[in-house]
Amino acid sequence: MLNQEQMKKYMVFSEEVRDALEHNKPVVALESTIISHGMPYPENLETALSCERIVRENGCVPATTAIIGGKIHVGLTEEELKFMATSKDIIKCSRRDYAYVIANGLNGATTVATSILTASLAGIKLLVTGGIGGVHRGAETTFDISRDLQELATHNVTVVCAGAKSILDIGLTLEYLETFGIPVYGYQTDEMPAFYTQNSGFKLDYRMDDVETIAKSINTKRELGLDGGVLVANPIPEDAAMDAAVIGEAIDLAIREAEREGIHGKETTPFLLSSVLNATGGQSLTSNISLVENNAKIGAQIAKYLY
Ligand code: PSU
Ligand code: MN
Repeated sequence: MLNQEQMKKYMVFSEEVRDALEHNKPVVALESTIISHGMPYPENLETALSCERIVRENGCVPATTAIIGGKIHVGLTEEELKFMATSKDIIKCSRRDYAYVIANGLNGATTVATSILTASLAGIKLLVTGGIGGVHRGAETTFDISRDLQELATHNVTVVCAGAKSILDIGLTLEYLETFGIPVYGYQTDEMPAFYTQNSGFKLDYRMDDVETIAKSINTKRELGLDGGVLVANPIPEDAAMDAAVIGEAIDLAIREAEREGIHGKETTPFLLSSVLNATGGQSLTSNISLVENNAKIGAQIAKYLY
């Protein structure tokens, strides 16, 4: 964590978040790349607001993270959320971008990687997202492995997600998580969920059916000094899940399109997301909103038990 002087220089806390952290009340961090680069307007803003509301309804304080005008913001006002949802002047900010964006007074949406980093700097123990980045299909030739995984490996932050999209290689992503010692706990599931669908075919080691049990393992890990994060895999609600064949085809199509157009680097994930959205006629967006909201709910319920 930063000292008081560094905090003052670089970070801006919303009043609500500052108060919660000072009084040891549970806080849930929320990422902002999903707002700026993961969903279209106005659904992005509506979802950001509904997730914050759900976090509050479940007894925690929401802290959406972003870089605005070179300051690391922890907890955004409604106006700032609207800015993140509408401005074209926002850099998708992973770890390598973080210092540059801050030093030059720019705006950055935090990916899962930099949201974990920000949560860790602020002393927040849990982050909610939709899906994490991971090992991309074809990574053996492209080397495209999201920084999300390394950041998860190094900070004591739990991330609640709906598994990984099959734009990624889910099997390789699980292998990578294992190598770096990141536990993956399935919430009411035996399998790693595949974001738009409840199952991926990849078994998880641990299924836990209630939030208290999940929190117990997270707290034990921390007390034992086993540094690094935990991934909680929370499947999309059944009524919002997509047909596996429909979404599978849309993803295959998106990957071929990305290859044809020579998309690479940080553009890959946003390109694939919007291509899938087009191919499914917006159905994927409805599913996406529902699973993020569900993660906000379960994330807040877990956060209350963390110490
Ligand atoms: N997956 C989604 N929606 C998203 C992202 C991933 O379903 O919005 C975003 C997250 O912010 C994640 C980032 O951290 O994409 C990963 O980008 P990359 O693959 O370039 O590391
Ligand atoms: Mn990448």
